[in-house]
Amino acid sequence: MSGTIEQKSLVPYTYKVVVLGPPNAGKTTFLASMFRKLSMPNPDINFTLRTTFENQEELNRRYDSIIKGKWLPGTDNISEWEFNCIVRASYTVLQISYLDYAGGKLLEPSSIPYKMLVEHIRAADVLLVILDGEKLFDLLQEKQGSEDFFDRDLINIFQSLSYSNAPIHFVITKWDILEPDYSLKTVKGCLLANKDFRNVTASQKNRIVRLIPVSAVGKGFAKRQPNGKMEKVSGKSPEPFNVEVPLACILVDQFAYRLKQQIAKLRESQTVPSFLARRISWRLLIMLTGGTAQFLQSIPTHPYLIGGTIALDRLLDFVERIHESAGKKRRRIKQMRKEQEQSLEAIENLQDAVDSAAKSCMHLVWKLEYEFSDSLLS
Ligand SMILES: Nc1nc2c(ncn2[C@@H]2O[C@H](COP(=O)(O)OP(=O)(O)OP(=O)(O)O)[C@@H](O)[C@H]2O)c(=O)[nH]1
Ligand SMILES: [Mg+2]
Repeated sequence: MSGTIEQKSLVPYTYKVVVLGPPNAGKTTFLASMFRKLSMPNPDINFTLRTTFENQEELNRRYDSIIKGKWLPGTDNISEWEFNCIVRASYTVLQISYLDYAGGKLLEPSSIPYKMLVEHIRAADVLLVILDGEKLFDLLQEKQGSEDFFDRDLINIFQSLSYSNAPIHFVITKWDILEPDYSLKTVKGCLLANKDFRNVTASQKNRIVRLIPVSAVGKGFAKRQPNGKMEKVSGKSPEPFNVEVPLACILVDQFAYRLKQQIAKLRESQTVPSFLARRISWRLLIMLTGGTAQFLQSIPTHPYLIGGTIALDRLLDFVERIHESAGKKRRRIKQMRKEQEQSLEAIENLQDAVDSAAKSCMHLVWKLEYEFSDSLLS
């Protein structure tokens, strides 16, 4: 997209996000809705997204069109969007490069855009695979032809995942259509009943794989007509649901993934006898193999998270406790929310700002895990 975003106080750390999804899955609508939500001050989130003025105008124009019930035209190529993640109006804590892709091209692996996409996939820090909620609804209703969802829509996407080792998140769009009739547990069951989907998720060693339900417009905004057309319900305003969550998951899980990779290396490093290395906690393993500072230096992640900061300690906690019970998670959410609010007040420098953004992301991820206990696939 056009223009360059302001460079002032930019930390040289860019997350490359590649979005993959079949045509009509809701990729571009989700992007416009996510930007709208995250570009406005919001007491629940400690950071905002900023882009070039040209991109801001374009994304706002798209969102306004959606509000009026005029859905967006299909995307016809790759479009790259750059966002700065800003804390307290002045601290740029990181940059995000977000690649929105024309779903139609994903069905044509011999095309030039598909080959270009593979290069982007190789360089990606995280892959967002967009699953069309409307198609999932048809699949659950056993509608004729709905099995195309796996065999036609997703097959090239699954194949393209083999070019990358980056974490994968599955985002279920149009949750407003599914939610009245189906729980995430049922949807997950339906996905895992497919052998290809099961194999793709099972092969994500060391990666955190999530299923994230989102709606760009929220409950009751649109209704699917018998002819398949999605029509706005008159007088309804959009209330986007969970659109900020995939980004929060990206930021936290990408770190978690790097951390897990490094832990796996330590376990095999022979510094500690292997029978011991397999049994002891991560923290003890890190201590016995050179200490936290040395360990963190070895992880290619955000430079301001490498400093033994509180947020980093919390991130370690986060990764270790990912499978704990809902009751414990509820207590943690409250605690994290408090810390998140306090951290915003206490910001004095860029490192504090990174801590604050990290806490905000962890809060959102924990909330997702609490509200949707089926969101973890690995
Ligand atoms: N009910 C509902 N419908 C949605 C939502 N998001 C998208 N849609 C519908 O899905 C259609 C396609 O959305 P797009 O965002 O253009 O899909 P895309 O994945 O970008 O498609 P391509 O650009 O062709 O790859 C829209 O025209 C809407 O009809 C949502 O959150 N809820
Ligand atoms: Mg599109």
